Amino acid sequence: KELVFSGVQPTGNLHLGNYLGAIRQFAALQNSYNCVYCVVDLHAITAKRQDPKELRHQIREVTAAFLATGIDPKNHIIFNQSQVPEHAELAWVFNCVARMGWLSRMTQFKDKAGKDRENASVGLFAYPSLMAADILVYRATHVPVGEDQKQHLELTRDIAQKFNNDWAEDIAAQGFGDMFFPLPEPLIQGTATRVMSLRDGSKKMSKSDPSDYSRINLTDDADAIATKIRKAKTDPEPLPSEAKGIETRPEAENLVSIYATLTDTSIDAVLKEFGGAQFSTFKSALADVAVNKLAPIASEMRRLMDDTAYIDQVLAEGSGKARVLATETMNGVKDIVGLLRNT
Ligand code: AQP
Repeated sequence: KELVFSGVQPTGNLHLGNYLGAIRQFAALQNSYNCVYCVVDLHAITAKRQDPKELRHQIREVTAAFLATGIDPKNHIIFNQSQVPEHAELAWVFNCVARMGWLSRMTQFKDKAGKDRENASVGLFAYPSLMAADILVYRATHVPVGEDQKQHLELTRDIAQKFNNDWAEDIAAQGFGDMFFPLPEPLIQGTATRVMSLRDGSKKMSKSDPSDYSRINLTDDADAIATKIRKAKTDPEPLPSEAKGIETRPEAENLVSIYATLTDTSIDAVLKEFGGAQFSTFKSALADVAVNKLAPIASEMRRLMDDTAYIDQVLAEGSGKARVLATETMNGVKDIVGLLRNT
């Protein structure tokens, strides 16, 4: 079977964007692939200093979300990145493969560093090399992510390709054939691959947005979900009856696409049903759908968070299994590059 890898940062409240763009697909892929799902805690400290107690809590909470959405830790792997040191080790090799120019073009770095680039951490700049290492240390072939991560995945492919080219003779000499790393493919599925902020249709829904009203958290209760949807920004027009032209109304497009994804239908089908309706009517239907989908996940997450010993055990066992795979790749990399190791 081919291998899927994906990661989620423990940087705050998991939200509907993380769910629809990424986590929702994770469980569905378990039947067709071997899956490795990672809580990428080393990435979480790139943008700012995290409170250590809070960080530990968030690592467990992302793990609880993985479990609550149906990922099976017995047949697949759930773990946290920092327990498998080979991620950081391979990222160093990739820092020496990736070019400054490549990383300078990453829009996420530009967005997160803002105007004061001199003050951004080196880790934030090198984030995509670590992400490439996360994926390639398992020689993963498929990566389910939201649209926002597409550019990083293209960079991962560039790094894999440059490594394969630069060491082509050594890869063959070590018996690995013509390429050591596969070129992983993104799996970007469905309509809501980019869920936007509820306060501003031009910004993506994000954990780090200071306004809690901008996002629906996976742990929000029914009242909070309904209130946030009711207060979501919209325009004064009723809903259109067809998708054509809806892109000029980003807030409407966002809410309709969330509804379509949560109910597994298309934007056209939703507009057929709600075209001409006022937002108040549509928002209350959307709140019902969102509560139905998210409430069971939230309650299972709460139950799991009551017993963190189980979560810690899942992470420890998962890290052990991940490390076996990662060590094999890292040994190959060392042999190819010429880094002497104890055999
Ligand atoms: N708004 C979104 N719409 C669709 N997918 C999204 N993802 C994130 N936001 C959206 C997807 O969720 C996965 C995990 O993301 P992450 O936590 O690793 O990093 P991120 O993309 O940086 O997410 P946030 O919420 O915006 O966090 P902060 O604010 O900390 O940067 C990824 O697959 C991502 O595509």
